[in-house]
Amino acid sequence: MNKRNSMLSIVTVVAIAGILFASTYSQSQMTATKYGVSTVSGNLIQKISDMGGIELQMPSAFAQVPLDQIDSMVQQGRHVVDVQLTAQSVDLPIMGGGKYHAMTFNGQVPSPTVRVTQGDIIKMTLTVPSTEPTPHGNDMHASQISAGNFGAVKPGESKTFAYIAEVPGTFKYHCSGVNVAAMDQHVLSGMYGLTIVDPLNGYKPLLVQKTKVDNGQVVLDRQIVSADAKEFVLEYNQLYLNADGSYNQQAMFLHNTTQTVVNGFAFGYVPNADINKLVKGDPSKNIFVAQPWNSADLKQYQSHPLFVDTGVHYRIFVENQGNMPVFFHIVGEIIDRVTQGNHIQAEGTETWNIGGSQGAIMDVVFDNPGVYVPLNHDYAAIFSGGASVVVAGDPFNLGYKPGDMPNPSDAVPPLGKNSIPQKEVVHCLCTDDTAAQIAKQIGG
Ligand SMILES: [Cu+2]
Repeated sequence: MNKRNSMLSIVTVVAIAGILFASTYSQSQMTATKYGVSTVSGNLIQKISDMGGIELQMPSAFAQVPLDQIDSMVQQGRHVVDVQLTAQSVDLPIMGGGKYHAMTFNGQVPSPTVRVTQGDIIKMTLTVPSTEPTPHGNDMHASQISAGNFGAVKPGESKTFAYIAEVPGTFKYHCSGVNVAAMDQHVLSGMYGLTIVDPLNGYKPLLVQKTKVDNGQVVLDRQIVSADAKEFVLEYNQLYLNADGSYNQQAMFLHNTTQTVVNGFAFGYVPNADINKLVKGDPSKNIFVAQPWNSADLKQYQSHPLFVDTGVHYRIFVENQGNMPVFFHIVGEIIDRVTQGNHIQAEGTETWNIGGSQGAIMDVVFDNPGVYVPLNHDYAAIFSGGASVVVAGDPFNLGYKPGDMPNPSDAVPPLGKNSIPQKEVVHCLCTDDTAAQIAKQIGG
């Protein structure tokens, strides 16, 4: 089967799945995790929930920076990055129609990407407004402080902690629930984000090894590509939902995914009606059959493919925020390099397995114009939302130049070491208020 036909069959299944997943929803926010627990794991989870969570009764042995020492550390030369997170439970749309009960930091899923340089102090403040139906917590994997140490922040309160980001790489951060109780619900409903810790001395140049013919002989052609790159962030997760949009813990225990999401959306990075019009001259003539978010009146939720230039270094920060492995693969491409924690793990690999709450940096140069599909090569994940579309160069001969086409704002991380800026368009699984703030930030 050629690539085009295989994609069409994928998206046909997806379109049907989209109809199946469609739900209407009108209930108010749910606050507790009491779902079918006894049938899955006995009474233990319920007991933990009733106890108010798990608190470690032992002395702190964690690398926290005392808040009253930050100023003097700055005077000595440290940089401080202030991260303000506000818990916000809100209903957000899902593929196929309807909404689900999302829990967010700052009104968006995923939460804002934090980007720092190795050695910076991250000072994080979590505020839980009095209107929130439940306490929340925070666990930043870039730190060496446990969620138990941070504890739960009650509605109407806020709490700050600080640490030095000592290790470069990609690191999840997430809500820790109410002293760990209901943590699964809070994270899988949207309270997760990414911290990128850039290596102090910047990223390494990329070696791309090919072959060429020289004097009638096939020889190796080693090309060194600058560390400077255009960048994306792709965070994979699952939704486990009841038909009314509430969290289904039993489905989570059984790994029975309702939808697979990338940066919060099932199929969020696929062509939309505007692109259909550009390519086909008709917004209703699909170039990608599954277009659950395709209409312009969906505003920030309208789907948008990722546009890349050929021959340019792309650095893709991938984080598995979910509960199942991500077999990261790009249909049509070989990943030039995989890095974790500033160590090169692979060069020239077809697929890289990323476990739950693990990340990796994928370096890729797209050589040829065409359409590529980054995905989780688990078939259940592909068909339930875990496929995105990358358009390299100008394969449809539309006449745009490299860098002309904007990329979805939620797929472009803040600029850091060795970043090349990109044009952005507002795209986020976020509230209208958050979308307006993002529009201001990107000048859109
Ligand atoms: Cu929470």
